[in-house]
Amino acid sequence: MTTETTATPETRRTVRAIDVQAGAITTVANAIEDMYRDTLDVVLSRGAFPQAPLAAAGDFLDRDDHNPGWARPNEKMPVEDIQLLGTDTPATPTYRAPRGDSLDAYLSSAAKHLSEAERVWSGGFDATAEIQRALACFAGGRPVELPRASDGRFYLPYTLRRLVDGKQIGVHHDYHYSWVATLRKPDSGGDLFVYGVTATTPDAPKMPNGFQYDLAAIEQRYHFARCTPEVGDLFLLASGRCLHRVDRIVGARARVTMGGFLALDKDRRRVLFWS
Ligand SMILES: O=C(O)CCC(=O)C(=O)O
Repeated sequence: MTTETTATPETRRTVRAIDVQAGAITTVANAIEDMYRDTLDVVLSRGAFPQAPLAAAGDFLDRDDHNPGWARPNEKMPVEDIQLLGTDTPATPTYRAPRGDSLDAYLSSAAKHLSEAERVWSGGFDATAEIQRALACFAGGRPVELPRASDGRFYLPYTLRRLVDGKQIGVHHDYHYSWVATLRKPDSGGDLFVYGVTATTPDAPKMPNGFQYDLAAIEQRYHFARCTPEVGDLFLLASGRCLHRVDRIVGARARVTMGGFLALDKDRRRVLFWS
C-alpha cells in the first residue's frame, strides 16, 4: 500500500492506513472500534482468507460462457456497470434505484438470491463462517453477527462482485464501514483509492454541476492511500467517512471480490456485518 500527499495546510487530513499480515495483527485487534474512534481509516490484512477457494471462485465467476445469475443494478451507467451475485436489490443506492429500495424488498431478494452466491464455493468452503472468522480478528473480542430483521429474516451476509474491462466504482462515500476480500485480481487497474476528504471537508472540490466530485483536484490537493490487494487479502475501510473509489479495470481479467458493510451495534458490544 502506498500513501501520497501534496496536501496543503488547509487540506491536511491524512488517510490512516495500515498494511498487515494476517496472523500478526495484534496491533489492529480492535481496528473496528479504532475506525469508529476516527483514529484509523483503512486496514489491509494480507492473507486473511485461504487463497485456494477464493481463487477457484474467482476463476469460476470470471467467465462469459455461463451466467451464475448476475444482477446489473448500474447498467444505465456503462462505466459503473458492476455485476452482483447474492441479490438484485442491494443495500445501497444504485443507478436503477437512486434512493435505495425498501427493507422488505432487500430482505426478500436476499432470501431468494443468496443461494446463487453460495453455489460458487467448492470444497465445503463456508463463506459466511469464514467472513465471521476474518472480521473477528479486528473486533476486539466482540461477537461478529449477521443482523436479523424484526420478522426474523436474515440480512444478506455478502455479495460477490465482478468488474470487467473498462468498469470502475466512481468516487463516493457510504453510510457505514466496508470490508472487501479479493477473489481475482485484474491484469491492470482495480486498485482502491481512499482520500482524506470526508462529507464535512469544507469546499471539497466539485465539478461545475455542483454534485460530482472533481477527482483531479482531489488527487492534487488531498492526501490519499492506494491499496492493491492480492487474492485472499481483506481490507476494512471507513467508507462512511473517507471518499474512495476503485480504479477502472484494464484487460481481459476481471476484478472479482466479495464484500459488504460492517458496524458496531448501539452499545458497541457486537460487530454486525451484512451486504
Ligand atoms: O470494491 C471495492 O473495493 C470497494 C467497494 C466500495 O466502494 C465500498 O465498499 O464502499
